[in-house]
This record gives sequence, structure tokens and C-alpha cells, in this order.
Amino acid sequence: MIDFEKRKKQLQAEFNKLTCLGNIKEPLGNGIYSRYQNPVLTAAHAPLNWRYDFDPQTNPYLLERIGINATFNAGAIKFEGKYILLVRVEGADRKSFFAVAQSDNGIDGFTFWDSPVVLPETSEPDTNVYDMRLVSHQDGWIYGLFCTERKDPHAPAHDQSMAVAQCGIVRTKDLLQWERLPDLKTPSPQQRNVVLHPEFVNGQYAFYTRPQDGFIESGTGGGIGFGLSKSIENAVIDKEVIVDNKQYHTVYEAKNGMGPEPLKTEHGWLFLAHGVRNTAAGLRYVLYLFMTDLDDLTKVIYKPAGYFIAPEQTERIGDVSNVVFSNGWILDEDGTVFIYYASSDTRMHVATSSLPILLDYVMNTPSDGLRSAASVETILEMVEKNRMVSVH
Ligand code: M1P
Repeated sequence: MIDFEKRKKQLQAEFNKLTCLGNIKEPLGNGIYSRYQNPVLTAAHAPLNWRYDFDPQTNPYLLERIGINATFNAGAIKFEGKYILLVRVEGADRKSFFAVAQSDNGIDGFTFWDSPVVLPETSEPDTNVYDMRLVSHQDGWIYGLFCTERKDPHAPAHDQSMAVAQCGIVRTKDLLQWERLPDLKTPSPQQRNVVLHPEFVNGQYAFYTRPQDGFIESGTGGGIGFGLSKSIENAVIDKEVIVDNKQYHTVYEAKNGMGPEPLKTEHGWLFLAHGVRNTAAGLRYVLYLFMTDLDDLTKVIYKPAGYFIAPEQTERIGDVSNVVFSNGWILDEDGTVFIYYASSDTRMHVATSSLPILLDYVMNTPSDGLRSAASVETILEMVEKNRMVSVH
């Protein structure tokens, strides 16, 4: 027999050590944002009570009964003074569900609330749910838009992977009780990465979408779309306009998608998005920023070339390697921006910046000239500018 009490104490000590781990900002960085030493959440942060039956009668060997595989792609919001992550938790059974984790300072000490979110279903049950974007809307509700995935009813018997992804919608006032609304209806056969704009637009609810033809392949879709719906209780978008399209020989060549809700600034709406390109080693996901006009949300006015954050070092490795993905950021009253991003569909990280710095980055970084010669030209301009500075 094992020493049940001893093993229990060891498990608890390890868990406490992990959740008390501090975080240190990287020393130099690129000036645009700072990474931190440790991930803010990993699978091992999932409460022991979710995983272990602590009754010696029914679990005499104190085995882990329910495995947790990953914690990633979290929505984020500041709520009652706490930094809240609405985390995609994936079990060993491959099913994702949502759980709330909170921290006092936004960079470490994230702990999960006692129980995962109980998400109501529609008459058509979800097989898998993931990647919730939290938005505090002008109408007074906090909305959660997420991907709901169900088996494709047209899949041939031999194909057990064909799926249909659509946008599920819930709302809450307290992050405890969630009201499920009907799924969003759009002209696209598949939807992922749908985000609700925080303000009404022409008196209607405004959505950022990502129409695509297949479950993985974007086909004729793949850009970031925009559409309006008169109602949120029965949300229907009749017309999607593409705001930011995928483009040949860029970091968003294969597809792209919205991250979290855009931030309103004096210069325009600031967007964080992900771009995907294909490589011999598979898909590579990076994050990029752009800005749209304050009054015309479909008009991109600034877009730096290339990526803002790409996977680095250990971030490169995980269940789906070479991926960074973000669907949550928090702008604090003092202008600090907490960017929560997941690496390789496995764990959550934070990077911090500030609104003035992100505005400088997005408004003053050269845009993509779309040719090697144009990239060299921008470097030559920089060299010449620096030569003039050193002369004076
Ligand atoms: O595996 C990388 C990401 O793939 C999907 O993103 P997209 O729809 O843009 O291809 C999502 O399933 C996301 O959860 C995942 O992190």
C-alpha cells in the first residue's frame, strides 16, 4: 500500500509551490513589449480537486483520475479589481471547457476558481467549445463569444474528423451564471475567432468574423470580416465585409483571425490579431497589430509589417508547435496593457506594454512593401536617417 497521507501532502506542496511562483520581466526586450520568465498558467495549475479523488476508500493509490492536458487561449477582463482569465482548459479526453482564473497583479499568482464554468447548451449540443472572447458591452452585459464545434452531418462514415465550427454566445453579469443565446448566423459555412465590438454601431451589435470554407482550410475565406446584427438574442449577420484580408507572402498568407476586442484610442481602434502561414514544418501562427478608423471600423489606417509577437524558445514547442495565439488583453487605467497569449496550444503567458508604446509601434512601424526590394528600401532609409543623426 502507498502512504496516502504522505502522497497527498506532496501533491499539495508541489501545487502550492507552482501557484506561488512569481514572475520576472525580461531585462531588455525590444522596447515594444516585455515577456516574462514563467508562463502564467499551465495544465499543472488545474486544481487538484478537479483531478484527484481524495477519498482513500475509492482511490487507495491516490491516482490522478481526470487528466488535464493544456490551459490556453484565454479571454481576459478586469473584473472587481482582479485580472480575470477565461481559460480554455483541455482535458486528457481532448474536450475543452472554460474555467475562470484570477490574479491580483495580472502577471503572476493566477489561481482557478473552485469549479469550471457550467456552460448551458442549445438544442444542438456542442461537442467541443473553445477560445472565448470576453467583451464588456455598452448594453451592460459581459458577453462571451466562443467557438462551438460539432461533427459535420455530411461527413462520410469513414471520416471522423470533419467538423463544423460556429460562434456560440453567452452573457453574464458576474462570471458565475451564464445565459446561453442562440449561435450567431452568418452566410459562411464555418466561423471561428468571432469577436463582439464593445459599442453599438448604427444602433446595432457589431461583430468581427472569420468566414472560411472548411474546418481547417480557409479556402475562399480567411480574412477578418465585419457585420452587423439588429439583435443579440437572435444574432444574424446578412452581409460580411472583409476588413483585413490574407495576403500573398506575408505572415497572414494562409489565414488570419481576430484576437480580443479592439481597444478604443484617440487615434483609432487598436486590433490584435493572429496571422497564419504554411511552412514545410506545418502552420506557423504569429500575432500582429493594426488600427482602424475611429468612425469607420472597416477602414484600416495603420498596419506595421510582419509580426508583433512570434513564438520563441520553449514557446515553440507544444501540442501544436510553432503557435502563438491571443484572445485576451487588458488595458489598465494607467495605460498598462497586459497581453495574454498562449504558446503552441499548451500554456498561457503574459507580455506587458503600454498604450502610448503600442500606438507608437502601430503608427510608426513601416508597413509591408510586399517585395524584398521594398524591405531593403526601408532599411536603407533607416541607415541614412541614423547617418544624419550621427553627423549632427
Ligand atoms: O492550433 C492553432 C489554433 O488554430 C485555430 O485557429 P484558426 O481558426 O485561426 O486556425 C483555433 O482552433 C485555435 O484554437 C488554435 O489555437
